[in-house]
Amino acid sequence: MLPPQAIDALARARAVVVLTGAGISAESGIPTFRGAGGLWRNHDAMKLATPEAFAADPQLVWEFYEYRRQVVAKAEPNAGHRTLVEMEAAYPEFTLVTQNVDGLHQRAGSRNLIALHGDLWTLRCTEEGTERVETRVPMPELPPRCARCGALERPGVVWFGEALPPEAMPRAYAALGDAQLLLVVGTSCRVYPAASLVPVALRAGMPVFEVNVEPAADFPGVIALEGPSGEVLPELWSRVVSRRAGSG
Ligand code: BV8
Repeated sequence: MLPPQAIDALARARAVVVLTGAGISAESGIPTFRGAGGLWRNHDAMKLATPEAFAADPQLVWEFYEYRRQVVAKAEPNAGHRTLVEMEAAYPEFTLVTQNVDGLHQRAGSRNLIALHGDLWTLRCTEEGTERVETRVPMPELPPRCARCGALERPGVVWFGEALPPEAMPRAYAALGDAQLLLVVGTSCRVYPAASLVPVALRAGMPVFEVNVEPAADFPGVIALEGPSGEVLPELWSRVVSRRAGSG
């Protein structure tokens, strides 16, 4: 049962911000960070996604990322990703803020995207800081090395304890400032500063809706749309489209 407030707010809005997390890719077969699949070879993904882990054992960390690249390379965007592409085309202003590094939003066709935590397909030279896109799976050599200077390359993602790209959060907050609602999809809302978009939206008096199999945004006032995003988002959007057409 979809809360009518969600359909009303989305039907009336002209500017929308969406925050996504690993849950939107779950139905594409990609394990979430903290769900059952969050473990890899009995390692806690959270412990591997750190500069310390990479410094201590670049080979192990690269095997973790190579595994994730192999899983994502076989995955396809799902109906949840595709619905967000339709929504982007329908609103005068639509900003997708993602914590995900799998690139499925980009493959689905999302354009106005703020990738808070970087990208699984980008590699960065640890000496020069230069970046390149490497989509080959498996990678020709592990760990990869910079073709120019021979230094180790690292995944182009933001690890725990590392700063986000400097323009990421300012752009996300600015988009939120212009929006009439925030839609939160498939995130445990545990990672900051990404999750701060929720309290910031609530403090601005804006409606916040959450699509999650287990509603996690435990902030008072968030309205939960319980269920898998691959089903809830298409259903929600079809109701909004018929409402906007004046027939729903
Ligand atoms: C920073 C890239 C400062 C790597 C990631 C104490 C309190 C508060 C904060 C901190 C603290 N101690 C440390 C911090 C800061 C830390 C942080 O937030 N830690 C948390 C965990 C306590 N944050 C940082 O370190 C950030 N940087 O603060 O820098 C700074 C400033 C200046 C200079 C230096 C430093 C950097 C954080 C970025 C970390 N990198 N990813 C990689 O991916 O390998 S975050 C990682 O977690 C992923 O990106 C992931 O997306 C993200 C969040 O997880 P979720 O996406 O929410 O996924 P999760 O598995 O948790 O949840 C899935 C959800 O989906 C669940 O709710 C589930 O129910 C739902 N679901 C499942 N199936 C479905 C579904 N929903 C819908 N449909 C389904 N089918």
